[in-house]
Amino acid sequence: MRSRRELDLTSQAAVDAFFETEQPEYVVLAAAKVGGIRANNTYPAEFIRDNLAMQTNVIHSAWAHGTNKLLFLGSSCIYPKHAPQPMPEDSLLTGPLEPTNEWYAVAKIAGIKMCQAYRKQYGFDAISLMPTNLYGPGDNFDLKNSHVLPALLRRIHEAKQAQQPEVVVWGSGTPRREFLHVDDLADAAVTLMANYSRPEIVNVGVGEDISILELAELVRDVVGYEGKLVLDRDKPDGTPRKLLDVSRINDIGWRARISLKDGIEETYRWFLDHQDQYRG
Ligand code: GFB
Repeated sequence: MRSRRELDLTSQAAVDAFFETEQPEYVVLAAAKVGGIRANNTYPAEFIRDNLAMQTNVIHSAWAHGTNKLLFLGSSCIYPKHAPQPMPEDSLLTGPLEPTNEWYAVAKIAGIKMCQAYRKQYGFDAISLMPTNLYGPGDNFDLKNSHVLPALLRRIHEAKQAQQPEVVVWGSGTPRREFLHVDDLADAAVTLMANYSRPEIVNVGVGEDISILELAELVRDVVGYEGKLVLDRDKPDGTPRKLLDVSRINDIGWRARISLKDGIEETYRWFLDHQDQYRG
C-alpha cells in the first residue's frame, strides 16, 4: 500500500520501480482521478490525462512484471448517454457519451480496451468491473467537487446545524442514479478476482435507482433536517438515467447486500466522526 505522495502513478518510471521491488501477484487498480459532475466538467484535461497515465502505467507494469491477475475498475459513465435502461454491458460504444463526463469515460474505455488487448496479445489475465455511483465511509465531502451523495449529506447537515430554512439541490431533481456502498463493491471485486477470467466487462450495481430529489429526501430524513429542498435548475443534470443491468454478476453468484438507507446512515455516522476534516 502506497499513498499518492509516496507513489506517483502518473510516472511510468515510479510505477515500474514499485513493481520491480514489490512484485505483486494480484493487482486491483482502483486508483483514479474522480469527482462529481462539476469536477468532471471543470477539469476535463486532468480527468483524461491523469486517468490515461495512471492506468496505462499500472496495467503495463503489472503485465511486464508477471502479475498473475489484474482487476481494473471502470465506471457506469462509459455507456452512451441514451443507452437502454438498465444498461447491459454490450451497450458499450453504441452511441455518444454524456458531455459532462466524456473525458473521464473515454479514459476508462481506454483502460477496458487495454485490459482486453493485453489478454488477447499476451494472455494477461486482466479483467474489468464497471461500478455504478459509489458512496460510503472515507468519501470525498468537498461541496463543489464531490459526487452528489456526499455533497448532499454535508450540505444538509450544515443547514441543520445553522438552522437554515432551506437547502439547494443542483439540477431538476429528476435524473435517476443507482448507488452502491463501497463495501459491496469490495466484496464484488473479491468475488470476481476469485471466479472470473474473461475479457467481457462486468457491471456491479444494486439493480435499482432513485431520483436525485428522492435521494435528497432520504438524506434529509437520515440527517433529521426539517427545512425545505430547493432546486437550482441552472446547474447541470448530466445523464438522465444511469441504472446498470446486473444480470451478468448475479449469474456469477454475487448480489449487493447493503440497503441505501442503512448505507447512508452508516456514512453519516462516519461523517460526524470525521467532520473536523471537512470544514473550510
Ligand atoms: O454524483 P454526480 O455529481 O455525478 O451526480 P453523475 C450528479 C447529479 O446529481 C446531477 C445532481 O443530476 C446533479 O444535478 N446534484 C444535486 C448534485 N445536487 C448536487 C450536488 O450538490 N453535487 C453534485 N455533484 N451533484 C458522475 C461522473 O456522474 O458519476 C463521474 O461525473 C462518475 O464521471 C460518477 O462516472 C459515477 O452521476 O452525473
